[in-house]
Amino acid sequence: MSIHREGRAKPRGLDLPLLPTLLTLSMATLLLPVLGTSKQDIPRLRLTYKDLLLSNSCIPFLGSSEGLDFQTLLLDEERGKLLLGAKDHVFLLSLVDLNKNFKKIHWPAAKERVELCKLAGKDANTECANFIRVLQPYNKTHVYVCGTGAFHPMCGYIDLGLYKEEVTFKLDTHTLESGRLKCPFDPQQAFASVMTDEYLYSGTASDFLGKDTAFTRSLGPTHDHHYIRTDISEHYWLSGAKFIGTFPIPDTYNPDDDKIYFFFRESSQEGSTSDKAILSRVGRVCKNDGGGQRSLINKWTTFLKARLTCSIPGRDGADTHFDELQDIYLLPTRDERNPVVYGVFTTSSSIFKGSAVCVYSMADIRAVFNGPYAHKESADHRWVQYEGRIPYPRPGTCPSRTYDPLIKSTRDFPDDVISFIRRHPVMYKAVYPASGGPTFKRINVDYRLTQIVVDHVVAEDGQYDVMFLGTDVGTVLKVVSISKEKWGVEEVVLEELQVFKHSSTILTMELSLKQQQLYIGSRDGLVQLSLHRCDTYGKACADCCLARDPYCAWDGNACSRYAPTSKRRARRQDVKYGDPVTQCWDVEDSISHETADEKVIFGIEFNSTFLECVPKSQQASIKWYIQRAGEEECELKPDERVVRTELGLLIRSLQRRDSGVYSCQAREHSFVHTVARLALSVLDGRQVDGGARAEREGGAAQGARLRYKDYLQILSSPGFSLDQYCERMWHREKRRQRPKAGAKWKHVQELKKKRNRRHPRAPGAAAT
Ligand SMILES: *[C@@H]1O[C@H](CO)[C@@H](O)[C@H](O)[C@H]1NC(C)=O
Ligand SMILES: CC(=O)N[C@H]1CO[C@H](CO)[C@@H](O)[C@@H]1O
Repeated sequence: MSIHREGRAKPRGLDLPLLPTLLTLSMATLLLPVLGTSKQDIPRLRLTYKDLLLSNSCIPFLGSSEGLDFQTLLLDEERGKLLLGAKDHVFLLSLVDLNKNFKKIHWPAAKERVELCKLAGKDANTECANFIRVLQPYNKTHVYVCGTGAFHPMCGYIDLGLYKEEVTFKLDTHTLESGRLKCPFDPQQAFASVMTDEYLYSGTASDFLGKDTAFTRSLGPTHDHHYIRTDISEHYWLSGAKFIGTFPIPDTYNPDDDKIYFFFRESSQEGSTSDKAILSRVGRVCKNDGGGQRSLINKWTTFLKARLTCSIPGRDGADTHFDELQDIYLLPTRDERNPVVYGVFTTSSSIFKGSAVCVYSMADIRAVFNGPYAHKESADHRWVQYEGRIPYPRPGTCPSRTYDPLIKSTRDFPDDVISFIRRHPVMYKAVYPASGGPTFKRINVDYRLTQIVVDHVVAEDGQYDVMFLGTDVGTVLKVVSISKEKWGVEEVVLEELQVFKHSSTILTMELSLKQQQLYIGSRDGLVQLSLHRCDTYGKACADCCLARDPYCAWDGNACSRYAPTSKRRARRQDVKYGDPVTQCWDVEDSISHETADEKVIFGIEFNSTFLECVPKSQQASIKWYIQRAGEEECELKPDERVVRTELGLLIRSLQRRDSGVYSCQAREHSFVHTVARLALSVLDGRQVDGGARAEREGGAAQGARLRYKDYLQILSSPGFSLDQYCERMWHREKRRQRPKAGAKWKHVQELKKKRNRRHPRAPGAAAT
């Protein structure tokens, strides 16, 4: 399979007429300094949207259309279905193939609501419609669905029928109900919800203006329209919270201890009102919290929150914080109480643009909730550590008869517990990443990370966590963390994939292990993406090893998906070090003996030429060698005239002495191979010119410029053959009876011979 790289200038030696534009227009990108950038930060493989379509590993949903806001996904692995919530629509898609027999429900907002929404000054297209924000599995047959309803949220049930029976797909329009405190009013507002035991937990704004934010519980088996929510007190509980994710996580073996954890960011008012900062938080409540007495009726009595930090040491000694939580992913482990918590954060700074992934353990989070509380004397004071007496039972503890038979429910909490938690919902200590700092970061790039999904992969040489990171420019980064005995953890960016045709923010990502697919939604589309495309790495064992992709291994014939259970003969892979020498029988030492085919390229004296060399891996470092006629091959030293670029070698103002065989060598880890061999022949500038002049003087009908263009055209035409070229030259030269013609003919013949010979690499020129 050949991968075509789109959106990149493809200068070839023969495309001389292209060069002037190429040099002026894309000088900046072309001449980016190759040296000095850290190769580790560069994705090893970069695939464009077109590459991905061609490799068949990314399939767009054809029902996509602009501005539909594909932001809500519900994976139903059992039925093999994906529910997709968008603007005014819910789709039912097949996980195997999004475009096969999909169904949809059209559910627009009520007309009068749309009118009111527009009257309130909202945008008709992007706000005053029914944007689906909740899709949660309710029971065996029904899914709960909520939409913004043109700033008037509504919820209802979708009937899917029983598993294994023909899927019905109907919205029950008779049981529609208000979505307030379950679903946001604003289609763009950050929002999180989860359904468990027929209870819906939501973190959302509860009003039109989006000012009052709350974490709520609604529905439930008894369906008594009974809400529990956070207390309304800006300085203590929640302040302009933006909810990112919420998950039920058991804390101990006692089910009474089960909790709902939720992750959000909010503005923090520390002391004086002026220094308002954004902070990221983890909060939790007990599943069996039924609200309190007196001051906390229908309010949580077990609500606690703590700060999540993700920072790097700054230059001036102060830490640089990635404060704005964007996404959370819980990577399951064998112990359901202890998933690994992955968070994506961005900076709120306007000067410093960056994103980071920080990883937390549940043990560290629990330790903070078991630690000291923070105390704030009044609204104008700062939070300090609470030193006073802590009431019994410890605020934040779930009621359980096993612990205390007198406290059967949260309504039995003594008054001092209730009043304490009203004023002390914040923990004093912050939660730090398990490794101390970010696991992965992107700084000073022109995009931000927005979404994360993590897969735990069993590879040939161990187990690896592979992160898929969505960005705000429609790309996905595939990153593997590799722990090494001595050097800690290494992060390798395996792929950068442009999964959408146009740059747009990735709003949601879901992982299906069964299908080995990711489902990715943005404002304008939905795509399914394979977790791996092993065959794109190349056709040799060494290519497969260098790729270091835990999903892939060399099977003796090809680079293919590694399945740990298969009893096939030994598969070859080295994720840890990417060293083909120890893995591939065809590589005895670190120098590949396969030589690249030699290409012949003509340049014209005093003109420029470009020798292309694009290694498959962007992490490879490149060296150029030149062998001039009758000389030993030696390394090429770039200077002002000979410039190395990301795509190859640019030689300005060609000299006759530039003729020779150029080879471009890629080195990755200890492995070296030749990517391109180009025989450059510099033609005498005066001759080419002279020929044109002779014709002009001879009164030829065509102008010199045209003749020159013809000449270049032959050189660059796809059907160009040397013989044709020579014949033309021969005839022209003969016609003009120029004495030098013979010499030129000989030169061309020599080149032709050279091209047909395969060049073994000069031993002295091997990798350093
Ligand atoms: C699921 O819930 C819906 C809506 O309340 C109800 O009509 C349906 O009977 C329930 N199904 C099952 C299997 O309990
Ligand atoms: C493509 C290009 O730069 N062509 C130039 C090569 O040099 C001659 C003069 O020797 C110019 O006339 C061409 O424009």
